[in-house]
Amino acid sequence: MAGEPRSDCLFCKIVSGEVPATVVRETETTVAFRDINPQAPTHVLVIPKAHHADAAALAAAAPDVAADVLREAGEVAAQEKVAETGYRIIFNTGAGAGQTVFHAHAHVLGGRGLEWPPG
Ligand code: IU
Repeated sequence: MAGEPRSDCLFCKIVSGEVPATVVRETETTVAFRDINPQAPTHVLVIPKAHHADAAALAAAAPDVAADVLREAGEVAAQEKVAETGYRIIFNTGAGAGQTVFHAHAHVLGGRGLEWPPG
């Protein structure tokens, strides 16, 4: 069922504490933790606690939680002090776009110059 934890999902295991992560923020509906393979000085993932495969599925099933994820992405940027210099919020959606973990997550990237268009 939409939103239910999945035993085969790494990010559901981070939410439950079964897999460790460096958590930087947590709310009732979201968790933010440092990416294990950072691509910038600040690279934090913001995820909904509920399982949804990607950002579009999250927004369709739980728009309030999608808004929570976006708000938290902004809070992470402020907390990491990258808000003033600029940062990027990225939702890779689909394997062809580089999504490897099929539990919705926002990448918050900052602390260095960011090229456009992205690769
Ligand atoms: P993607 O958009 O699905 O490619 O992002 C998945 C991210 O999850 C990627 O940047 C990984 O480095 C990151 N990650 C993690 O932080 N901890 C893990 O145990 C695993 C992946 I597996």
